[in-house]
Amino acid sequence: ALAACGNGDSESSSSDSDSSDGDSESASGEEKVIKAGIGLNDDHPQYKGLLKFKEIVEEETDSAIKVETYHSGQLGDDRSMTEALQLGTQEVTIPSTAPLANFVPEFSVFDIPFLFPNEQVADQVLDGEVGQDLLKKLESQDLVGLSYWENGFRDLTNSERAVATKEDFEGLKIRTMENDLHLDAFKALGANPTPMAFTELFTAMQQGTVDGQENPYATIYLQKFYEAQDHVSNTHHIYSPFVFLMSKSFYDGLSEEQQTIVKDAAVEAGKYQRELNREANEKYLQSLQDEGMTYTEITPEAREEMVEAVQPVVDEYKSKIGEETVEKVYQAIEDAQE
Ligand code: KDG
Repeated sequence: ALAACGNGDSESSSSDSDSSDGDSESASGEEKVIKAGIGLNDDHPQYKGLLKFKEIVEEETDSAIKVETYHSGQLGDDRSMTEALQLGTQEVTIPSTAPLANFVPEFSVFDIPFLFPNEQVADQVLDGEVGQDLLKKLESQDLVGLSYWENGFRDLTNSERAVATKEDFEGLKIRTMENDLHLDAFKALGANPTPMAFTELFTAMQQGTVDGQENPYATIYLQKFYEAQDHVSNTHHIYSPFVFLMSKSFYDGLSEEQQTIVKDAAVEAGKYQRELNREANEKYLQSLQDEGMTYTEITPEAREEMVEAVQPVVDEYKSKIGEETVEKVYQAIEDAQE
């Protein structure tokens, strides 16, 4: 029933163009349009990566596929855009894996705090077998996962106090992504977390509905969160991947050649995006301080205390995520470090 309603739209628009010249080949030459939306703004490497995807796809298909790009939640938030893909009313979005776990629970494996030691290990796990197997699970949700991009290691900001130890989390109202494991991990640290869509976050910080949030430096800086936040700490508590998602009904309607083009473009643009993102994350901690934020470093001892505090939550979630997936990811992390 869902596919029928999506097709109805495209049929009516193609019949318009048929009427003038009666070209019988117009069906095969029909232009396809990808509406692609993200939550972050047009300064962010995620958007630059999306522009790269557009450039590759339009060039390789001789513009038989056009890509329209939208940023800053113009089309919705991670959850609503993912639902739009399922309905076939939007073609591409690039959400964090955390809200995607509401569609495929196994994605929550990446929400285990302090999982990845660095970006290189994350690349190997995500681009390797277990990461690719997870992408395949999206098909049962009418979604196609084409590649992983990155937001990166998340760091805590807030407007109340410098956070150096677990004790400093006490009572802080922290916005988390819409993900139960995040919520419970922040509770275990003593904070008072509220799940919220990214599109609501800036206003919530300005109005004091929340004291703080957590995102990588590039996101904190490029979204101008320093205007509402005073303190930043290198908690690096979670590495956040993005998944490049395509509507399955749209993907299935592409020719095999076009499927290969969009898949390769999502991988290629993702490599470019990761590179830009890493440069940005390195550069913007200083910029945050230049904007007046105080920076607090988490010592290895203090981080260890945080690891211990969230351990019971991790143990509780292993079965919810799926023991097999958790074990495979742990193994892949070990293998990547050999
Ligand atoms: O474009 C991506 C954003 O919508 C979101 O995923 C960013 O990490 C994010 C967050 O904190 O919601």
